Amino acid sequence: MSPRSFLTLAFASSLTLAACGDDSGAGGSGGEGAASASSSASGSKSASTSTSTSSASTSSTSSASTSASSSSGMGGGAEADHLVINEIQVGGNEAEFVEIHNPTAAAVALDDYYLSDNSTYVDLASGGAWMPITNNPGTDFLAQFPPGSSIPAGGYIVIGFDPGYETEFGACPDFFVAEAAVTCNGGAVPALVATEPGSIDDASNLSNMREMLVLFTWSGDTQDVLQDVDYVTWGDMFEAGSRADKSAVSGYQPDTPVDMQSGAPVPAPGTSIERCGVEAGETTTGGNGITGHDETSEDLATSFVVQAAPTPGAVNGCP
Ligand SMILES: [Ca+2]
Ligand SMILES: [Ca+2]
Ligand SMILES: [Ca+2]
Ligand SMILES: [Ca+2]
Repeated sequence: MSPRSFLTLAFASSLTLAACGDDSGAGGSGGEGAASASSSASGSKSASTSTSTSSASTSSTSSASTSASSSSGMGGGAEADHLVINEIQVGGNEAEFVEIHNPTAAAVALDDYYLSDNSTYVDLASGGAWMPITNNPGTDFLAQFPPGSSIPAGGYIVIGFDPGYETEFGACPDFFVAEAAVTCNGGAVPALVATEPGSIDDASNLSNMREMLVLFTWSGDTQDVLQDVDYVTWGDMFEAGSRADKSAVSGYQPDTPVDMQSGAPVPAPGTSIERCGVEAGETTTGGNGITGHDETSEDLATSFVVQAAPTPGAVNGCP
C-alpha cells in the first residue's frame, strides 16, 4: 500500500510540476536549445500530462492505488520497471517518430542510453564497427542520447526523423535522428549522437513494413555487455537486421529466436502503433534486459495496437 501511494504521489507531483511548464501545444520545447534536453523533455510531457493528471485526480485519494493503475493502463506500459518504447509512427518520413515513456517514479538519466534499428547494435559493446545488415543501406542508425538528457518520472520524449515533423504535428520533438541539430519553431532541436561517423545519417528512417527498434544501455566499457531496455519489431516477415537475436554472442543469455518473435502490427501511413499493454507475455527472468527480462520475448502483437490519431509526447489514446 505505501509503496503504491508513494508512487502515486511522486507521479502526481511530477505531473503538477510539468503542468506549470509551458503551453506545449505549439511545440515550444524545441526552442529551448540543446542545453535543455531534459527540460525540453518535461515540456513535451506537459502536453500529455493534463490528460493523465485529470484521469488520475478524478479518482479520490482513498483509491490511490486504483488511480495509479488506471492511469498506468492508459499510459501503456506504466507498470514496467524500466523505460518503454511507447509509440512508433512510420511513413511518410515527415511523420515518423518514436516515443519513449518513463513509467517509473524516478527520473531516468539517458547518458548511457542508446537507440538503434538494426540487429547489429550488439557489436557496439564489443568495440565492433558499425556495419548494419540491411536491405536498405544508409537508412539504419545507431545513436546515443546527448549527455545530460533525462526523462522525468512519468514523462515522455519524442524522437523525430525529418524536419517536416513540425509541419506534420505543429510541434517539435525532443530530439531528431539527424546528423546535426534541426531548426524547429525558431529553436534548435538536438540530434541524437552518432556512436561513430556514419552511424546516423540524415537519410536514417524507419522501414514501413518490417523493422526493429531497441533502446538499450551500455557503460561504454567493452568489458561490459549491453542491456536491453525495450525492444519492438513490427511486421509479419523478417529480413536480415530487422529482428535481434544475441543468443550466439558471447556474454549474453539466449534471446527469443527471430522466427518465434511476435511482431507488432504494421501501421498504415498516417497512423501509429501504440503500447496499450504492459509487456504482454514477456519473460521476466533470465533475459538480457536491464531488469532481467527477455525483451525479445514480448507478445508485441498484443501489446501494440494501431492508433488512427497518433499521440506523440502524450499519453496513448488506447481503446
Ligand atoms: Ca531503418
Ligand atoms: Ca521489460
Ligand atoms: Ca518489452
Ligand atoms: Ca503517445
